[in-house]
Order: sequence, then C-alpha cells, then structure tokens
Amino acid sequence: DPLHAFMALFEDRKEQKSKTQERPKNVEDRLKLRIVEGDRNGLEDDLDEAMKKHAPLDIINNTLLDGMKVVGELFGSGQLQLPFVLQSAETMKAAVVHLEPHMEKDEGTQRGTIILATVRGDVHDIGKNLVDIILTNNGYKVVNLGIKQPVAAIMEAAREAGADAVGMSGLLVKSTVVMRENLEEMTREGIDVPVFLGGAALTRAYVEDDCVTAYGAGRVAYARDAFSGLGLMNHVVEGTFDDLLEETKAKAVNKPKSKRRLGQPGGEQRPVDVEGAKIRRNELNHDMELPDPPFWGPKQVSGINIKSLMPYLSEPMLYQFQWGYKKQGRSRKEFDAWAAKELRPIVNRVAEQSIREKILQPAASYGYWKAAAQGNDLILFNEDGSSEAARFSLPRQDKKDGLCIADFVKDVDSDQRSVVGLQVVTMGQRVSEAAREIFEADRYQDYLYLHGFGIEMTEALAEYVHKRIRTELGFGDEDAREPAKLLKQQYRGARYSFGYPACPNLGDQRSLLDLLGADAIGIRMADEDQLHPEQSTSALVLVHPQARYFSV
Ligand code: B1M
Repeated sequence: DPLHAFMALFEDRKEQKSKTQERPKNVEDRLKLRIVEGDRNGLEDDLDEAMKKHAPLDIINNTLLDGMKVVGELFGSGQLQLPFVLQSAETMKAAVVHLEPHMEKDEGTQRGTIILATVRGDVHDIGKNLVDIILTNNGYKVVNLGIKQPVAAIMEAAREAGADAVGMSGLLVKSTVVMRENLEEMTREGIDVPVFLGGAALTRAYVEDDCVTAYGAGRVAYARDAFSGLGLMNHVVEGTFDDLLEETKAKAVNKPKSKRRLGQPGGEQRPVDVEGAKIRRNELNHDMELPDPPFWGPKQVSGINIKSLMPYLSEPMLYQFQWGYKKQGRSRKEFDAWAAKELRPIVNRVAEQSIREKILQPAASYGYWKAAAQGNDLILFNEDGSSEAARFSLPRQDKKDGLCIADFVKDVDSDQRSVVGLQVVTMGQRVSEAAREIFEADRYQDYLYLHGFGIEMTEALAEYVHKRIRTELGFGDEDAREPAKLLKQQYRGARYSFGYPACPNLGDQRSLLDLLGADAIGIRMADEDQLHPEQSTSALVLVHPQARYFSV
C-alpha cells in the first residue's frame, strides 16, 4: 500500500544517511518526505510548486497529512524518535502557515475540534502540550485552555466550540480525582461529548472502571500518550468511538476489577501497633550514633552555580525518559556512546542558553530538626527536643516486620533525639515561562529539550542539596565516588518525597514548607497540593543506614 511503500522510501534514505541525496521527482512525494524528515529547507518552493497543481486544502489533506501518518507509523514501530516527530510537526506547522493565506477564509483545514486542559489545581503543562502538537499537526483544531482549568471553563469552551471531544490532563493522583469529579459535574450538566483522560498518575483500569461509571454518557477513554490521543480522536470523527468503547467493555467483562481506587491509600492500614513499632525501632536504632548538624532549623540557599549541578544530572533519565530517545536495538554501552556523541552537545547547548538567559534560577531551602517516632508517626521537634514542630502519620508495610519511615529514628520514649533533614528545591518560574514561549513559537523540539532539561536539573538540584546534607552530617565519605552510582542511591540514608508510596500524603508538604520557610525562595503550595513553581520538589532526609526506598 502507498503508505508502507513510502515508509520504505524513507528507510532507504535513512540507510544512505544523507539528506542531500536526490529527492523524488514529483512534488507530492517530495513534500511528504519533507514532513517525514522534518526538512524545512526549500519547503516553501515545493509548496508553491504544488499549489500550481492542487488547491492548498488538498495539499494539506492529501499530501502533508499523509506524511504525518507515516510519522505516526514510524514512531509507533519505534523507528522514529520523539524529538524527530516534533521536528516533523514543526515542518507541518510551517507548511500550513505558508498555505493558509492562499485559502478561502471559511475554508477550514480541521477534521474536528478538541478542547484540551490540565485540570483544576494542576500546573503540569507538557503532557497536554505534546498532545496539542500531535493533534494540531494531524489536522485537528485544538483549543488548548492551559493549566489549572476548572470544569466550568472546560464545559463552556466545549459548548462554545461545538467540540467533538474533550481531553483532560494532569500530573498527580489528586488530579485523577479531579477528573472523576469533573465527569460527574459534566453529567449533571447534561454533557455527553467523548472525553479522553491522560497523565502520569492515571491507570487504564481507573479510567475504564471508575471514570466510565462517573460519566453518565460513559464516553470516556484512556489516552496513554499523544498518539493514542490521536487514535481516539480519529475514532470520534470517523464515528467509531462508541464501537471502540463497546469493544473495550466486552474485553473487560472477564477481567477482575481493580480493587484500589486512585486517590485513596492502597489497602486498609492495620491499627497502629505502638508497642510493636517501639520494639522494632529500638532494635534498629540502639547503636545508631547521632549526627551533629552545623545548625538547627532552616537555611535558604540561592545563587547556586548551574555548572556545579551538572555532575548530578541523570543523562539516562534525560535522554530516554524526558526526551524520549529509544535504544533502538543498541546495548546500554552502545547507546551511551552514541548519546555522548549526539546528545551531549544538545545538553551543552541548552545548558549554556539557560545560563546566559538566566532561564534556570535554582534555589533551595534545607535544614535539620530533632526527631523521634511514636507508633507510625514521625515527630519533628524544635531545638529544645521536646516541643513538637510537626508530626507526619506514615503508612507501614502490611507484613511481619513491615517497614515504615518512622522506624529510622529513635522512639519518642528514648531520652535521645535523632536528626532528620528537610529540603525543598526549585528551578524557579522562569523555566516554565521560557518553555511556554518556545512552545507558542511552534519550536516543538526545542520545547521538549528545554522542558526536559529543566526537570532533570530540578532532580539534580535535589541530589546536590541531599549531598550537602550528608556532608554536613559527616557521612559524605560513605558516598559512592561516581555520580552515576550516587544517582542509584549508593550513599547513606534516603530522600523520601511526599506523594510516593512510603509517605503518600501530599498535604504533609504544607508543614514541611512552613518549617523550611519556603516562601522566602518563592515556593508555595496551592489548593490541590501542588507546588509552585512547577519545577520544584521536596523531601524528608533520613540518615539511618538501613533507610531505603520501599513501597507500601
Ligand atoms: Co513527579 N510525580 N513529583 N516530578 N513525576 C510523578 C507524577 C509520580 C507519579 C511519580 C511516582 O509516584 N512514581 C508522583 C505522583 C504520585 C501522586 O500523585 N501521589 C510524583 C510526585 C509525588 C511528585 C512530587 C509531589 C514529589 C515531591 O516533591 N514531594 C512533586 C510535585 C511537583 C509539583 O507539585 N509541582 C514532583 C516533582 C517532579 C519534578 C519537578 C521533579 C518532575 C517534573 C514535574 C512536572 O513536569 N510538572 C517530576 C517528574 C518528571 C515526574 C515523572 C517521573 C514524569 C512526569 C512527566 O513529566 N512525564 C512522574 C512519574 C512517571 O510518569 N513515571 C512523576 C512526561 C510527560 C510528557 O508525560 O504528562 O504523562 P505526561 O503526558 C503524556 C501522557 O500521559 C499523555 O500524553 C502525554 C504525552 O505522551 N497525556 C494525554 C497526558 N495528558 C493527556 C491528555 C490527552 C491525551 C493524552 O487528551 C487527549
């Protein structure tokens, strides 16, 4: 078929590894190839030539969108890496911008309309924006409402645009609960438009069990990534969305329903066994020497040199997770060597730009508190060691000798207090703004590169501050020497972030931020327990040698 023949042509050219090699003779194939290869050099000349034969709208619908279809197939089969998909989308966008002035005013290029929004309280932008890029450049009209959108705004936009579908996005589990509430509200308002849900904390089961029931019309589907969002939208406009839902339902009949609902702690917690916890804690801590921190309470640090954070940057996470590069059959060693040659120059370019333009503005607050535990509660004390500064109720693994973070400090009945570190870091607001400006300028690949770099630098900053805590407490010499090993937790103790299974309550971050005086470095917490700025992360630092990550 023509699509696969065309993919084969692309493959051939890739083998020969040269874009300057001869281009196809006919302008339609040439344009298609430009889309697939993300090649904008001479694009306008080809478009002008094509317009001598075809109406602009036909060029978009028949030639350019065919090219994007090939891009989708190549991405789906693992042959095209995400940053190059974005380069193709940029080329598509540039082509449409060139053709638009030649079209009749009311000549729509759109195959259908979707409203996209990150839900109430949620500041996460990139997931939804990647979906926007893919849908827009596959011929759909996307009304991108932005972040922190209340359901009323989503419903209003859907009505106003006569939308064919609504896409809701979010980062945290809290947002998945908001999505379900939104569906209930939409039901009350008599809305039955197809809804797609996407986001890191969502699961297919939650969408197909809980969310489908919450929406009277039942027309809800899970979108794992931007391309599954595109697939769902295609079903909507082709009139097969409801059949797809029926198929999904039929397949689910024999599957056991998930017992756990997102947004609720996993499983019932046993009643707290205060005495049992005390015995366990006394065993774990009896010969634990107590570190002597250089100060008590919080300390703010700003003006951190970006270059001093670079050794803590996790390149594998940046390349493979944030930027979406796949190994494509290479071994780890081969991939690393390839990345050092091809991707590290991009990191250096983005880092230099970020320093020059002050895009990254790292700041941190960290400090030390006296600590003890009672049952499953971790208690932080003021410097006197007796007045309570904060108390966190933590879950315990439901098995014999099940772990709980509170076990890694002395019991409250002990006459000694342990030391716990707290930290919160941010890359500042500017990086999110800069990324947004780049997205709005349709520089999709640069957008992915900057956003991903900012995020991994936030993680690097958290590592850097954690390292400082270990050093100040006198454990720095127990660290692995190579930074790569440090990133695999080869040091004493552990850094636990609220929202992860061992300390799931995001709301606990409020006391942590208060104690750290986080507002002095511009970090605050919003209604849905999200940290502002977006690129921020907080943690409890436990120094017990047996403190490791675990799930509950
Ligand atoms: Co954190 N984080 N994080 N984090 N983080 C998660 C989300 C988490 C699931 C990790 C985990 O538990 N394993 C967890 C949430 C659990 C919970 O809610 N309880 C978590 C946590 C706990 C936290 C903090 C609370 C930790 C702390 O500091 N105490 C904190 C909160 C930050 C805040 O409030 N501002 C935090 C911080 C951070 C960083 C800043 C370090 C960083 C950046 C966050 C950001 O960008 N705002 C970060 C990251 C990177 C992650 C993970 C690793 C990746 C998220 C991401 O950027 N994915 C994540 C775990 C994971 O996913 N493995 C995790 C890439 C992005 C492009 O994908 O947005 O999912 P995504 O969009 C995809 C699809 O989902 C889909 O298509 C998109 C493109 O392919 N899609 C749609 C999305 N929306 C769609 C709409 C559609 C269709 C498809 O409609 C049509």
